[in-house]
Amino acid sequence: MRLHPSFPRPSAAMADKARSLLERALGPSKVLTSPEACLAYAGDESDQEPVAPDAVVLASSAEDIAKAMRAASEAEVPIVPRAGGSGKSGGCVPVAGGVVIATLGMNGILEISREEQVAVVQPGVILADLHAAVEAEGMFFPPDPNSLKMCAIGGNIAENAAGPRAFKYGSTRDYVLGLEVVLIDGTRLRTGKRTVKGVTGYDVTSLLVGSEGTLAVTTEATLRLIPNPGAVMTLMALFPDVYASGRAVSAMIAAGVRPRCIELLDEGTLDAVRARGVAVDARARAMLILEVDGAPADCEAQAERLGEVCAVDAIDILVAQDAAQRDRLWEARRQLSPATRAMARYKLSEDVVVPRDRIPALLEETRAIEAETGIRMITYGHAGDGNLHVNLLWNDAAMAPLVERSLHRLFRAVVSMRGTLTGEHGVGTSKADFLGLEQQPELIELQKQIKRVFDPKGLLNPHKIFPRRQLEAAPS
Ligand code: 2HG
Ligand code: ZN
Repeated sequence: MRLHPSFPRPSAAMADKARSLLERALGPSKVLTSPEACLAYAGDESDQEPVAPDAVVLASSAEDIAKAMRAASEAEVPIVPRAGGSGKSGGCVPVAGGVVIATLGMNGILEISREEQVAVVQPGVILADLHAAVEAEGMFFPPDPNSLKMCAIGGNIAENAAGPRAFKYGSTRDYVLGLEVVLIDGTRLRTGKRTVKGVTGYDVTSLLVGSEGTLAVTTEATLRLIPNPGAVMTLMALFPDVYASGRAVSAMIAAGVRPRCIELLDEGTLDAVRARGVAVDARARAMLILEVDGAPADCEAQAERLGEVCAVDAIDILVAQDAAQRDRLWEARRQLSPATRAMARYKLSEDVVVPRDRIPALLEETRAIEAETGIRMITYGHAGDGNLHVNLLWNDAAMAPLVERSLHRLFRAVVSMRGTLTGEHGVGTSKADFLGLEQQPELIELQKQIKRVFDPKGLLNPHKIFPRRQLEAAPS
């Protein structure tokens, strides 16, 4: 487990002032103050240590959020927005206490327009519910992070969430046309547009998407939808080793084939898939899950092309025969995060991205790190995007310095391959100290200046994204 340092919390007097201002503004029924109730809002799905807030606001409207922001600003305590709480980088952990604004109760799908292909939603809508509602109208909202049954659209926007289908369809940012947000002083602001085109002014909407709750709190989003792509066909390509599967990914990209998902599973994760009842040839040491969509004939043609590309190295290529087989495979894939957590006492899950032709090089690097440090590394994820979840697993707490060394080495390798530290989980607190490995100081300073424009006192989701300490030289 990676612990963040402890940050100074508001004094007891400040916390009391915040609680009474909140209760006066919102009424006591919308403000949780007991330590037990606050504990439920302390953590997320990352490895970051949970920290209980001093109060929680159960928001049911934009006006509630505006009132909460004004009260917390007046008391000068941190404000931490929270939607589904399924984040993977500590983004909604109230590391310095203060007030959590819980938006899960704002779960209205306000509009779905077939004519305009847009949906207007509140931030607490669970992603799977949005998928179902949109698909019932013959449309499609592609972002599909694996937590889709528990994550909410407000958090997806904050983290610019993605998922397997991002390879063909892109990330959440590509589908946000406009936002309604509340600023730190309680101002309600509309950004963006409802039309498919529009270049008026700066693209503030894009800036807010992926800002990890550090600039404003989303109260409504206008989302772009696309027509339902139609049929879907899912394939499993099995390989004798993980490098061969990595080479197949590059070959697919080079061949211009465009499945909607290219997911890679290495040997360690294949066992977890087998354990969930998916039959996988014992000779296989790696797998690619490939999924195509479109008109049925088009699916057939794409699948054939993928088969040809994979045939160079694959042991076998299988097509899911029915919906049940397909669902079982995806369920096993979606369960890899908890399954890998159960493989060791401690786990760190990373979210690095490399240029797709460097996937074999990244995999080799993980093997080299494993050999050097003894920290087990298993890898799976969205190989079509070069976005791999490298998981570090270990059982002995005394190995923590080796974990630190492994991480440094991994991140440095990724940056030297011209990759990036996070493809979809965000920086949060988990990667904040590593930001300087990837971004030049001037860029970090520019972002800090932007943060100060939105939040001069630094109250909104503090200690996220920006490094807390100068990174020491890589441990050798
Ligand atoms: C996934 O792709 C998620 O399964 C979670 O992004 C990744 O926890 C993880 O390693
Ligand atoms: Zn993922």
